[in-house]
Amino acid sequence: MNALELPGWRHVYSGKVRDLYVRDDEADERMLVVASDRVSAFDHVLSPGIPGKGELLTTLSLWWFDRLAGADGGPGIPNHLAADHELAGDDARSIIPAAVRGRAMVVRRLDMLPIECVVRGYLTGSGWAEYTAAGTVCGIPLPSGLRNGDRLPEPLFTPAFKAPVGEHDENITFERTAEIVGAADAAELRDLSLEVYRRAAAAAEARGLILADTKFEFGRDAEGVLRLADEVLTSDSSRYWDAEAWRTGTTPDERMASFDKQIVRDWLAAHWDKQGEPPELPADVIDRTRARYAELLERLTA
Ligand code: Q0Q
Repeated sequence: MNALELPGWRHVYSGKVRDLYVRDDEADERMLVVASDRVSAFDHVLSPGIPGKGELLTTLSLWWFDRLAGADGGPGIPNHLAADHELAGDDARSIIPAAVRGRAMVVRRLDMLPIECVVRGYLTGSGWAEYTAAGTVCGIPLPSGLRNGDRLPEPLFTPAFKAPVGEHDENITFERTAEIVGAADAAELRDLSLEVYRRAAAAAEARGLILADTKFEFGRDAEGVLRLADEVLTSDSSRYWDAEAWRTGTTPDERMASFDKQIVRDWLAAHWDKQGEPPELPADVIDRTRARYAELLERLTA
């Protein structure tokens, strides 16, 4: 996948669904995080993309950054948005190329910590897999008898070590996190991640949604301030469920119908043997997935 040529910007990295740019003027520390319409599942980038996905997810990230920075009345969580980002001023509007406007964020360059700060409020995904095998999540012992999708006794900080491109992140213990980034940074990552999760989960709950789990990335700025970076609380970095479906559902699928790629995953599971390249997604899967992204944004931000 070739990244777009963007005037004033130099492409430096592409993830499965996002691209990262730096300014042509190297004295300018700002970066551009561009969200594409691409969707990935089972470690494959799927085709075609979901029309509007990049804009829907960027809009949600910006809403959460703004809310967590203090718009919800809580203590401000510092983030990596450039001081002149669209939310605060016009200059960013002028340096975001028209081709990506609405699906790009101007951010300040941070010294990123190599830890995926995962917070789990509910037992699902890789957490459920480890629990069924060992009764723990990231080495943390849990009560017996929990079902897939159950709420955890309290939100858990379950970090992962960011793997090199193309490899899977590795779930690690808090002690291992402290070995990697130091005890003070590990504690600060944990405390900040849990605080952000609690505030986001409360906001989601007030809108009839469950924030089952999410992943944060942090970096330090030149003054040493730890800032929330990357995307935040989007369907690509989080699992959201409908609270009523979770409360009344009887099967895991009914309870945990995500607002993210579940529609895509379910279709692929039924139409692909996971060998070779995945098939093209049919129009109704694209349409229903886009509707789920739009519904989540509407329910959270309306
Ligand atoms: C940075 N990434 C992630 C990524 C592809 C994002 C480096 N503020 C920052 C950020 C951010 N966000 C990064 N580095 C320095 N300062 C984020 C993995 C990858 C597209 C978007 N990589």
